[in-house]
Amino acid sequence: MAFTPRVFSGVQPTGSLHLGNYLGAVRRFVAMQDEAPCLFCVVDLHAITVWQEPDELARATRHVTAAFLAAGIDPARSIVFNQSRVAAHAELAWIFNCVARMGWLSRMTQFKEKAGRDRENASVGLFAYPNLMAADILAYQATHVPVGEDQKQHLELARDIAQKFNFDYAERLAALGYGEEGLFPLTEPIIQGPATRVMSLRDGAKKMSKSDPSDASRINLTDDADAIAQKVRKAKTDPEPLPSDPKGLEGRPEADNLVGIYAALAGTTKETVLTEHGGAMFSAFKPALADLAVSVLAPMNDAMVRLLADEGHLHAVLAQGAERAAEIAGPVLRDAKRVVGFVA
Ligand code: AQP
Repeated sequence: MAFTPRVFSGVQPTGSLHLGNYLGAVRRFVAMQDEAPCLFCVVDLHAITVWQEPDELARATRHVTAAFLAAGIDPARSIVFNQSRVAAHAELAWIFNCVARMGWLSRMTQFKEKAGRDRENASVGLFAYPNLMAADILAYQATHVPVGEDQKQHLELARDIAQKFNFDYAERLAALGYGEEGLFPLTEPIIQGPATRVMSLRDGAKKMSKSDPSDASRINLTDDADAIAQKVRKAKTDPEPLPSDPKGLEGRPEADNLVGIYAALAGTTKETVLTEHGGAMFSAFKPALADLAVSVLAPMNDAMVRLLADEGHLHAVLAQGAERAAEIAGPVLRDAKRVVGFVA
């Protein structure tokens, strides 16, 4: 029996969302609502793998929830909730801590990047982060996960964990009536479009990130039109005009990034953008990009301001979402515990 299509994805409440989170993830969440039942999670358990001021964590959780809704996620159709309210995530993550191997996690590049040179001082949670992410996805037997390029390796690990669990407990799963596919699906990452890895506006070799100390490196979803125009104007570029096809972007990471952002915002491809703007200098292209960014982000910004003014509504959305999520995860976790041999 094949798994029923189901989409899961999460965003960390670690600060204000930026254009990379929007183009690489949230905007695509909105589109996926027409394709399968979806769960969208504010992953607050993940957030505390690095220190978060408690009040700021709560504020950022509301902020990400508001961004989901402002972008067009419909909480009546999709399940919107915060991770810490559904205990199945942490419970299944513990089981996966005992399935995943140290060697697998040691290869995770995100841990290496985030822990930096001071690895001894990184939290154990930061190291085990991918196991929790596997639990987030597999607690719902999610078949598809829309993410940015940076999450590809974690998705591969989730598949390895699913495969090993299904294999290690195959006999006991069969006794419960599971077929060859086991309890957990081999989830497909959905990494698509011209903006799966939006880069910093200050450095074309670095990912746009919430935790970058330079605010000028990113366009926040809450930036007003002036801030957006200023950040785009100051974005690092090279002195050459834009090429007329994407091959000409090779070796020009900053130019490639701005063209990718333009294409994603316009819902088109880099080819089409370059057909239109090939030969233009950045002095002409940047204002066009800023206008486009403002036209896409301003309505969302207005909606976020309205949503953030009604905390009661945001809390109700998260509470109802958590109830619906727990109903799906409950039977999956129950069977995972049974096959492991836990006595209930
Ligand atoms: N620069 C990016 N380009 C495209 N997609 C991106 N994503 C993040 N940055 C980019 C995607 O956004 C989703 C949510 O990410 P997250 O907040 O859960 O964690 P992250 O990937 O660690 O994002 P940040 O902004 O870099 O946060 P911090 O600085 O807190 O670590 C994911 O689907 C991610 O791929």
